[in-house]
Amino acid sequence: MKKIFSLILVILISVSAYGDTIQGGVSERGTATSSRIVDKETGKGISGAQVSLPKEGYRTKTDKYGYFELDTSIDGTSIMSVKKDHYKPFTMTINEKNMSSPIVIGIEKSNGADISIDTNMHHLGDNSYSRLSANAGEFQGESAGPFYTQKFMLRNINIHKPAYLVIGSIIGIDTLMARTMGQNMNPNAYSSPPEVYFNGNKIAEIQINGDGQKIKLPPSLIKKNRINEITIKTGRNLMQTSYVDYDDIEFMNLIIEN
Ligand SMILES: [Ca+2]
Ligand SMILES: [Ca+2]
Repeated sequence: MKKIFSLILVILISVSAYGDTIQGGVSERGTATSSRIVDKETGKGISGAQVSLPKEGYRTKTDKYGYFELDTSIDGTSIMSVKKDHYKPFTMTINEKNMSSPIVIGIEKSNGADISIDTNMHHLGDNSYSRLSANAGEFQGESAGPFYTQKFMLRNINIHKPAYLVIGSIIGIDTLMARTMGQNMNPNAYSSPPEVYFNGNKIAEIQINGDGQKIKLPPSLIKKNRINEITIKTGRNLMQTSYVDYDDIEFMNLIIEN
């Protein structure tokens, strides 16, 4: 079963994306009641890392040994963000279940070739969604509308090496594929997938929720030392024909890896 899912994932995320979590990763169980942030290379605890749950409006810091506790309830599925100077911004999708016992998260030193284009959380859609849809109940605040766009400079990019857009975490996608994988419980409706555009060209469709989804940037579209643009458009409910019902989704942490 796992194999089939991996295969589907590879085929459907994008033309040439990998499904694996690349930046950081959950490595081992922590001790006692505290989870811990460590350096992925050295395994040493990282003090003063900022751990936050943007949707819950919750924020804490690791102690001098890298330990922290999430002293808040997690309603359904949420995105947890870890930030620390000189490290790659890291996010992961969490729920009560995977946070019920302590975890250790390894984060990576930032690499000069990586460009962080946005570390904020964004909500796309129209704030109209079924309680059964993926991650319903956690959306707070107003929707930013059906699409997101961001301009950024690609300085010193090596066009002879592959470059990827990495989406740290994305939740709330209600495609048929997400439903098949148990990410969306709504039996009555599903949506078209969110679409990713790079400099005006569609480069990927995102069929499922998850962390660290990588989308290859076609070399011919990369504008070296100039302004480039990423646009993410959310899908629409394909069962609703009398009006447009955009799929409400949230994502966080966009990085260009080269
Ligand atoms: Ca909607
Ligand atoms: Ca949704």
